Amino acid sequence: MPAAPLNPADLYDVRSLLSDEERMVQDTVARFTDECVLPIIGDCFDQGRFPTELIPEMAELGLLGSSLPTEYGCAGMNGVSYGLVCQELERGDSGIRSFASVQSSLCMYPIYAYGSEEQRKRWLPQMAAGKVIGCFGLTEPHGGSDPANMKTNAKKDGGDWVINGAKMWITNGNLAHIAIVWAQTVDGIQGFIVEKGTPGFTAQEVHKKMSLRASVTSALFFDNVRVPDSNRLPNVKGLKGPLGCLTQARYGITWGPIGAAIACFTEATEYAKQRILFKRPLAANQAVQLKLADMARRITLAQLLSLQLGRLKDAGKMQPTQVSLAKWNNVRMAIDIAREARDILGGAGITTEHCPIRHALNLESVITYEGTETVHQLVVGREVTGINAF
Ligand code: TGC
Ligand code: FAD
Repeated sequence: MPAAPLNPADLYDVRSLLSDEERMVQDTVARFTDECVLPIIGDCFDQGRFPTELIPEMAELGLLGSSLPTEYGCAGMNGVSYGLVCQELERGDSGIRSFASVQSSLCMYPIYAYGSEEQRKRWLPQMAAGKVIGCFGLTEPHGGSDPANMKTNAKKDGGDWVINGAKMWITNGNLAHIAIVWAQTVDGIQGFIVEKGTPGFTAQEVHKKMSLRASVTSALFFDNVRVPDSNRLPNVKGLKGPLGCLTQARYGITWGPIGAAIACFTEATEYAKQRILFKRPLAANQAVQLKLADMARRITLAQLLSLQLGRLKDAGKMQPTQVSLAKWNNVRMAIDIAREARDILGGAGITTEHCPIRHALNLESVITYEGTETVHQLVVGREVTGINAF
């Protein structure tokens, strides 16, 4: 009997390595992306609009804080399932995955991991329900790669803290009801929950973006912003606080770009099979097949990398350097594929009628945020040489 044809977007049948529950999560989010995201996302990108109307459905599906425990209203999924959520959302658009990453890994996770029980109970169920949106303020205008050089500061004043400073490039900034803000204190870097409307706290949206246009990006300003000590995250001090959140988010980002790459690869393959040039399908040319085969190879490698990373995470063994390796590899894989797919579409590839240019532009942000490609290369370099190049 001839072997069954392989799935071009999953040549190693990585899906067969998933549990029934993980497959169900993937199918559910895939359906959401197909039915709710793909029909509108090109227009959202054109208009520079994040589709807030999708938030209730994402909450309903358990996609916000999906890995946190059910006692806080969350779905309690494992790490691999969270990765699959990111993959399927980013098959739609990096901006949609960004929204979920920030809410889940950068806002709900620190409240869960570093917050008091009172803070967990107050915020997590509402955030899982999509009723409270968060943003994460770490990066400052003078240099995001080096967050240790933080100028934003918080000074104790009686039972309160007074925060001064500015944050830049903050996803969800103008949407958010609360900001997780990292600030220098006499005891090192600490995290604070700053509520929208607190006097002296303002958010200003960044316009003229050519990337992540279906996502809200903002600058945050703190001018003598007074918050009570009960808004401080009590259980972490030092840079390991925000970096611990980044490890969670970066893990999800290793999966997300696989979705973007699959979308671009699939569209380029279909186009090349149908486009007739020189009296034969474009896909009949060796030069084109080489490109498509290379895309399939790189997608397969990225899938295996993220799945093993997820298994390590679920076994409690995942290390930040391993996350850096996969973030570097998988985002580079996706941006190269998106650009190549755009080229295969020729002139048609330059409009948002087709997905590759949108993904390619989005991935310019993804390769920069959550640690630039160079930062992750240097983290791996430090691991293999034992020498810190930062
Ligand atoms: P170092 O000073 O050696 O370490 C400080 C402490 O942190 C610990 N640590 C980590 N913990 C958890 N996860 C990690 N990835 C960690 N990396 C370090 C470390 O053990 C130490 O702990 P302790 O107890 O000894 O104090 O810091 P380093 O030399 O490792 O860091 C240097 C460098 C360049 C790697 C780091 O500063 C860095 O990662 N820079 C990039 C900053 C960044 O990624 N910013 C992202 C901002 S958020 C964002 O972009 C959101 S986009 C979201 C979206 O829209 O999807
Ligand atoms: P810089 O740190 O100034 O880096 C500039 C260049 O120098 C890069 O190419 C970098 O790789 C290179 N470089 C840096 N150090 C070295 C070195 N030692 N050796 C060699 N080269 C080096 N931040 C948040 O806190 N919260 C968010 O929600 C958030 N969302 C974002 C959304 C978008 C759309 C974008 C674009 C960014 C977002 N960021 C967010 C900020 C992001 O994390 C930073 O942009 C990123 O960390 C890089 O910082 P930077 O832009 O200041 O670049």
